Amino acid sequence: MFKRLAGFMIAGAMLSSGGTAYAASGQPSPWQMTLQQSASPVMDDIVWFHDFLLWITAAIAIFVLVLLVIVIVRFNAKANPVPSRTTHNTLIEVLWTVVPVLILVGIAIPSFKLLFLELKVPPAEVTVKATGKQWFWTYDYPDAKFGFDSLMLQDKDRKADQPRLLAVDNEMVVPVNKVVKLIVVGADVIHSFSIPSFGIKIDAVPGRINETWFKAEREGMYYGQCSQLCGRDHAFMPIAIRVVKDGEYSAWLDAAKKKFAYDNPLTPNMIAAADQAAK
Ligand SMILES: [Cu+2]
Repeated sequence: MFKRLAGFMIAGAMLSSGGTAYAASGQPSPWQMTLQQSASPVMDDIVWFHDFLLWITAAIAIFVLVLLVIVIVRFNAKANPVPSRTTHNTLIEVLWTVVPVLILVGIAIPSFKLLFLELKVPPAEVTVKATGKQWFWTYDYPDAKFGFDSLMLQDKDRKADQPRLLAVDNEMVVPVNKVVKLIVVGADVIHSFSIPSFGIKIDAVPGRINETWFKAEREGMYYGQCSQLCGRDHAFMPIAIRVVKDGEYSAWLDAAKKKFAYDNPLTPNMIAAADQAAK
């Protein structure tokens, strides 16, 4: 019994230490209990709001539980054979109206602040357009006039450190600590662009431009998945963003401008090239 318990504890410790390595790399981890580690100001606020609500809900649940226990123990037929005939109590009625209103107002204020932070795109230094397609993403850098497709890596093409079902052939690359404006659109059906560590999730709707933003505060790889059921391969169109230093970003930008240029007939990106030709 004790041996088994110790085994569980060791396994748990190993899993949780492994979990932090995963969490730092912007992807889900085995036995993950909390949200993915935040890497943007918006996600910092989401995590704070989540914890804040958890305290409030827990306090309300405990309060109601305590009242129920008091009723069960003190006012059952045996303990209280002659019930009181009280029907109204003005003070309590005012309290149970006003207190919930105050709690809701207290929740609404940070909630609206968070909504406005997410919705109002600050002046952006990089703009990327993400187009959801059945079943991959296309990323365009409109200011630099290039774009490319991002397809999930099959198991045989995947390196050891690349996560299964999340790693892609061409990642979106953005500079660290810069505001990135994301323009999101669907090409065929509704998809949804989501990166948990950045706290973004926005629908990619055909014929309608949606926009959101993020500022990645740490370098590294960040993964997300299409989050709107979009058809057969919905589970196989991951989103991978590589956040790099300024210098690395400009080097990548120079190379990508040549490699993925719209008018480059040798672009390795046949699907995007075909798309462009069709326009
Ligand atoms: Cu999709």
